Amino acid sequence: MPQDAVMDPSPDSPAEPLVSVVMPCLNEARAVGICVEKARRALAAMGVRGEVVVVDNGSSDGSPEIAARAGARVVHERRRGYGAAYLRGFQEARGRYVVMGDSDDSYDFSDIARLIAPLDRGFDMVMGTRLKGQILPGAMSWSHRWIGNPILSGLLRLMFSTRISDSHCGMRSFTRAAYERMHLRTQGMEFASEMVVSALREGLRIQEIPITYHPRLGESKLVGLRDAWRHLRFMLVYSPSYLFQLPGVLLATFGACAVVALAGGPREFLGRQWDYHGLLFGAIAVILGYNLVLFDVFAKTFSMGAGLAAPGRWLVRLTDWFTLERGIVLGGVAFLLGLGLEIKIVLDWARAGYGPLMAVRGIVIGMTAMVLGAQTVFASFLISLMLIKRR
Ligand SMILES: Nc1nc2c(ncn2[C@@H]2O[C@H](COP(=O)(O)OP(=O)(O)OP(=O)(O)O)[C@@H](O)[C@H]2O)c(=O)[nH]1
Ligand SMILES: [Mg+2]
Repeated sequence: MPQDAVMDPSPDSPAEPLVSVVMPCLNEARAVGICVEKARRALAAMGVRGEVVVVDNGSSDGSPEIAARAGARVVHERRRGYGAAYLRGFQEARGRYVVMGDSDDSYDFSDIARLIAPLDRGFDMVMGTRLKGQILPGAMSWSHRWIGNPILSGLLRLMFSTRISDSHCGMRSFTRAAYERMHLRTQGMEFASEMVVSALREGLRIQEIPITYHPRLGESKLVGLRDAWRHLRFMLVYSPSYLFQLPGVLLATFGACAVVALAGGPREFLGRQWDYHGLLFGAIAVILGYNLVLFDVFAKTFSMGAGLAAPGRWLVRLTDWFTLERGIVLGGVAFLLGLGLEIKIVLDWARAGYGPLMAVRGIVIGMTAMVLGAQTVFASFLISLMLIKRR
């Protein structure tokens, strides 16, 4: 423990603790008392003014009484969920530094000095990492250790360009100032991911420290697949580039290649003859891909307005260039070109005396242009609606 934290003589008011240890608790009668005692002993050993806040989430096994007897300040949160419990706990915490961890004795609260020291050195947040530390036998199921955790943590690293190794580790600390910048709001287990994503978005200085993960006491509250899906869902919603843009660009490019290749007539490729069917498939891929790209623009324009994410440079340039009128003209031109092609086909057909009609290629291309054009016009209205506040 660095000296300045131990000696810290100048919190805003004498009653104000320097460190708040916050624990969510749903039926953890076997462990919560032990956790509170360990945390209190650690605070005393560090010589800092501290408090332990236990957020009871509707326990029916006497957990809140046990926690209070062990010396915790117990608060109650009626909305169920890991995130809901923490949101309440952080709201109640008065310390300048906050330490968080499960009340199931899987994290060692005797160790909290290590989570405070980096904050004292200027970091905004400290993340425990079990994967670079130690996982004791029986602490984590095989599937969580080798499938669930690596996949979800890996996806988060990829989607949010970070090197955080264990984004589900529940033992963390942060400064109150950092917490206020994160604007957290999710209520379930995805809260663990939200905190990491929000910290990255805010550019917080994060330090990882290896920790030891112990087998929990009492029953796990984790619901494997449901909670994994909540994390995944959160990451996708917050990462339109991976949800919309990447598949959209791939699909549209693939479709455009098929359309360009087959627009002039049948072709030999991979030893096969390709014609109308490939063309139709390509056209539909272009339309779906373009839709996804538009969704990406909608999502990012919205996020920019709602302050959920900083806009990329291309989006800033696009929204600077964009006006509703430009969108309407662009979409309108594409629509009219498509319509012109369709009209030409009908006129040719009439001129030929309404005989058998086999202009599939032209019809598909014309209709695709009409759909893309109309979508551009309507999308422009939606985008300009989203930009009203910004302008
Ligand atoms: N899942 C869940 N946990 C809650 C809730 N309310 C409070 N908690 C507490 O949040 C902490 C995390 O839940 P755990 O069951 O330990 O989840 P986990 O750590 O991912 O899984 P284990 O490794 O099995 O402990 C525990 O201290 C729970 O008591 C809730 O509604 N749902
Ligand atoms: Mg736990």
